[in-house]
Amino acid sequence: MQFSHDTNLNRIAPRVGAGERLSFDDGLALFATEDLPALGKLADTVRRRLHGRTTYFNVNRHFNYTNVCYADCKFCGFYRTPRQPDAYTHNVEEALKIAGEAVAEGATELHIVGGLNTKLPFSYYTDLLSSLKRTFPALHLKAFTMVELDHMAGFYKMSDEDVITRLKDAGLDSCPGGGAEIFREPTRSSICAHKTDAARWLSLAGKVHAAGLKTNATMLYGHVESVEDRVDHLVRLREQQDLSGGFQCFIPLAFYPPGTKLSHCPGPSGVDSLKTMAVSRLLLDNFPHVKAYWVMLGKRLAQVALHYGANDLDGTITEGGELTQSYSVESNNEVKMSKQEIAALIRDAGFDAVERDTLYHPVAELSAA
Ligand code: V47
Repeated sequence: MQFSHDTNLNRIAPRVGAGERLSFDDGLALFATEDLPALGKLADTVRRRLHGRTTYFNVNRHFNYTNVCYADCKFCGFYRTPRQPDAYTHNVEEALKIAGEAVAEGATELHIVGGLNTKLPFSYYTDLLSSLKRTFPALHLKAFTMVELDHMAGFYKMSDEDVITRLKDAGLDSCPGGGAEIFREPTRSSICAHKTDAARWLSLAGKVHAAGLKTNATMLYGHVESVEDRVDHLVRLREQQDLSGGFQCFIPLAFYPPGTKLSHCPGPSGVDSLKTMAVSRLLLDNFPHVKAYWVMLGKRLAQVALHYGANDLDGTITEGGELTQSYSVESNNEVKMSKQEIAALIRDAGFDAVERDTLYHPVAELSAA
């Protein structure tokens, strides 16, 4: 029996089996296939080669320190201008309160991101990190995207190295993968004209890696981008990873249109999300982990995505944070899962659930009970 009714997949399958690097054109051919199960099988081969039956999750919480932002990205339903009545900026006491609740609930990671707010001094960021680190030394602070670092360097007139060193000295442990969106022009400028450009995003990631910190990478898909844009994005991330090696995890982010300037877009279908997951796993041969972010995919599709290349479900989230709630396909009250629920989703999909810390060290393997 043939592997697939798609001749392109039959051509690519042995090369995946041999661990060969796939090209830009292979990426396009993978996206073009109508044989979704065969594409999933190919991605699953790679996923099982790297991770066997293990699927990771962590116990984490999101903290969005401000929603004030001047970037004006068309896909964002979270940001506010300073004069809007629901604009907010949290102070250090509020951060400590949220972190305290998270630690009490077993969180090992605080995911900290916010808008580009010109009212804050640089000391706001270092005070935030150092207060959190002093009070909760074991809590991993995964904070600030490359876009926030770029804003800090530009706005406070500091070198990139200075920004990174001062944040690291204050307690920064790693950086999340947001702000990558779609690298290729003119698409990038059409959805986020005022944001850090692709070359800068990638070079900052390289500098954070050079400082000894891990980062993640994302791609926002399912809005106005083309398939070529997606493949270009993945290939550029792969090239940067060849150079600096510090990306741990790739997270394809499914666009959620409500409340954004692109609310007329339908958002990605389930099939498109599974294809994107699989192609990401296949092209990003130098990324150790690929995450099915259940908040955007929904719990059920995230579970299926574990068979399409993903080996991580992200975290319990515990209490969404305002940004998370702005793009969640789950109803707002549902932007959290217990450890038991997330582990049950993983086991029900046929995998072994392993609680990890941010750097993928196992915290505990959950028993089947
Ligand atoms: O950069 C914004 C995306 C990102 C919408 O590193 C939207 O572990 C869908 O990067 N619909 C921020 N997506 C979130 C992010 C992230 C999330 C979870 C884990 C990690 C990690 C990183 O969210 C933004 C943007 O690409 N986003 N608005 C929206 N309407």
